[in-house]
Amino acid sequence: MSAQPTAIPSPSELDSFWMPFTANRHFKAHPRLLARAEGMYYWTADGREIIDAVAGLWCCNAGHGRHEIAQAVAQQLNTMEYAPTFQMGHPAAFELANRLAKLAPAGMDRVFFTNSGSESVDTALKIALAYHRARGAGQRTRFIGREKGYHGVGFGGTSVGGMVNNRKAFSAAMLPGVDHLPHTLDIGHNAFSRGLPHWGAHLANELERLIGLHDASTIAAVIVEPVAGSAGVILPPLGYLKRLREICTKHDILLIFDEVITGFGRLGKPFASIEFEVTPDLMTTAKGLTNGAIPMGAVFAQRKIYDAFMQGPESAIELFHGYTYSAHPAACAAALATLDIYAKEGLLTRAATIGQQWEDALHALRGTSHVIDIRNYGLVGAVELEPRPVKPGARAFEVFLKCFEAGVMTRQTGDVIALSPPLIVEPKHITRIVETLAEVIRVIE
Ligand code: PXG
Repeated sequence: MSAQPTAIPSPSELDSFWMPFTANRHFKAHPRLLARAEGMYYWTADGREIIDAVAGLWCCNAGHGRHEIAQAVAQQLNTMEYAPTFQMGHPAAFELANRLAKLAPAGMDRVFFTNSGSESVDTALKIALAYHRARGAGQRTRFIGREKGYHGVGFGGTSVGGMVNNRKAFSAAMLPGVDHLPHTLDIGHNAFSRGLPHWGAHLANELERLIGLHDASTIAAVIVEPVAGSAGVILPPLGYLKRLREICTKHDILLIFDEVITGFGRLGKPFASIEFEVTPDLMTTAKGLTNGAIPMGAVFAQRKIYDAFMQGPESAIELFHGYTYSAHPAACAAALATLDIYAKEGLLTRAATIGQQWEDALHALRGTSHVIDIRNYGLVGAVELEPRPVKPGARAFEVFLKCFEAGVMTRQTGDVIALSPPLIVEPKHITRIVETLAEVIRVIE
């Protein structure tokens, strides 16, 4: 199928948009413009077909151009485009929360709506502080994040995050009292692990060390991604997450899983917490919640957390937090239609079925020049390249650009090529993605 030709902006028409997380000058000199999408594919403004190996930005889990979602959103907009959810409500918000509560790990059946992953993270951090305060433990104000963590771009999420480029320009404004666990990436011990690496569960014990330093009574919450995405697909060593859970429980510290990427089927179950059988106290989501069609996020809370707020006079607001667009009707409609598709097509568990083929295809790249590690789980993958001397990231950036020229959209972070195809991916797509990647890596310097 070819795309309808779309008006392509001239170079000067690219100036005004200050692009996020982008090398603006490089992009504007070599624009990559997407104009249409359907199923596993994008089409560029000049009509080239691009296979999407990253689900947009880890969000279009049911693939592109899902008319059911478009129709649900159009119908909602034509019926009621907006309704506040402060001291008011609308039926779709409650229906969606109920549907999500049924999907979530047992007990995580209270849902707070946001508009993005960043807002979900900052919401979860605020809930953690207010929860302890509501129980008379208001001195618990510290957060523990993790090196290489990514929790969005709010001040809270940036503070608990652990990617240096995201932090350094803002270091004066980081939240006080935040500490970080060590990350779990260790190519020396774990290179080319298939699935979860065996080495490294003991790294969770670093939490005990931080508790020894700060005292548990000062710590509100620990936040980690069950599988770190942005920093290049970093997997939890076997037993690591269970150990974190045990330590948090022992010391009355809340455990927050940031499932913005892992939520909605990426790992083979609806959520990583179900796949890894470790239940956090709070869980942040976004992205796949609406298949990327309308911005929306959701924070899931254990009922005990919600209940801790439900005291004082009945007419008093319990949590002074929320967004104008929390549970926006169009977003609720998109999410409900998305959940219908996930259920009908079995997409939330599809990564478990096709995961082995994904793993085998990716690991066939072992031995290709420059490849120093391959990581995978469910329908996530990463190929790590040896960095060029004094030019970290340059080799993988070139691979990203050349793959795009060759019709495959990937993500690059540092010297890692990250992959997270829509969950509708078929073996023939996997072959095309991995073969293109192999051809590109083989010929670059
Ligand atoms: N938490 C996690 C774990 C994320 O991956 C966010 C929070 C923030 O979500 P919003 O919706 O505010 O962007 C994210 C976002 C990449 C990449 O390719 C990943 C994200 C965003 C952009 C690029 O690594 N994740």
